[in-house]
Order: sequence, then structure tokens, then C-alpha cells
Amino acid sequence: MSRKNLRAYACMTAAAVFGLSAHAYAQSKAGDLDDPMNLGVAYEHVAFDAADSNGDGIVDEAEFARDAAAGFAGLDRNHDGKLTPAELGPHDPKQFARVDANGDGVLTFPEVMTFKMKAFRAADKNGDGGLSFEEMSESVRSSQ
Ligand SMILES: [Ca+2]
Ligand SMILES: [Ca+2]
Ligand SMILES: [Ca+2]
Repeated sequence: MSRKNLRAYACMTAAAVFGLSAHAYAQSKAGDLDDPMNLGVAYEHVAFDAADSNGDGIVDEAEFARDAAAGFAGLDRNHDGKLTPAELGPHDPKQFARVDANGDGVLTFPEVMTFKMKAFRAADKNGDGGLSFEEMSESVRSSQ
């Protein structure tokens, strides 16, 4: 699969909005795998590498924001800048409510980005403004 296809695939799940994209990819593939414990890590690596566009081994804030925006665009099928529960597909309503800051039942781009950037800062344990693969996978594990 090409890098572009992988990115698109990673973006096609509700987890792309609620979690880190690595989380989305690992979860969306887990059901298809014989050994999700091993291959889950490999898939997290794929998602991490897709987000790390300059390939320096760190997903910085700009790279993370780009990845999050691509995830949003992939889910917003009618391109109105909002995600409805139907566009998200199967998801946890409690997670939806956490992102839906004004409680109007749709997720706007700013609502999603605010939520995602909070997740970024929470995952950045050493506070250096970038996520290492270890920080990213730690955050994926703690959110499960
Ligand atoms: Ca980078
Ligand atoms: Ca929409
Ligand atoms: Ca809203």
C-alpha cells in the first residue's frame, strides 16, 4: 500500500477524531489480524511514520495538526466543515460528547482541533513540543 493510501485508511475511522491517528490505525486493523499484539505495534509505526512528514522521528505540533486536519477531511464526506454522528460511523457517544464542546450534536473543525491539540499536549510527556514514537504509543495504550 502506498503512503497516501495508508494515510487515507488511517483517517477513515471515528478514532481518527477521538484518538491519535496511530490509535485509529491500530484499532481499525486489530480485528483483521491474527496476532494484534505484535502487528498492532507495526501498524502504529505506519501511522506514526505517515504523520511524521519530515521523517525526523518526532511528530511535532505542525505535523500533528496536519494529520488531524487530514483525518477530519477524510471523515467529512459532504465537505461542510462539520462531522455528524452518521459521518463518524460507529463511535462511543460519550467520546462524541467530550469533543462536542457546545453540545449541538455536530463536531466542527475547531472543536475537533481543540480536542486533538489537548490530546497532543497530554501525550507530550517531556514537554518538548513533539511526540516520539514512545510517547505516541504510550498515549494510545493509556486511552484504551
Ligand atoms: Ca517530524
Ligand atoms: Ca460533514
Ligand atoms: Ca458542536
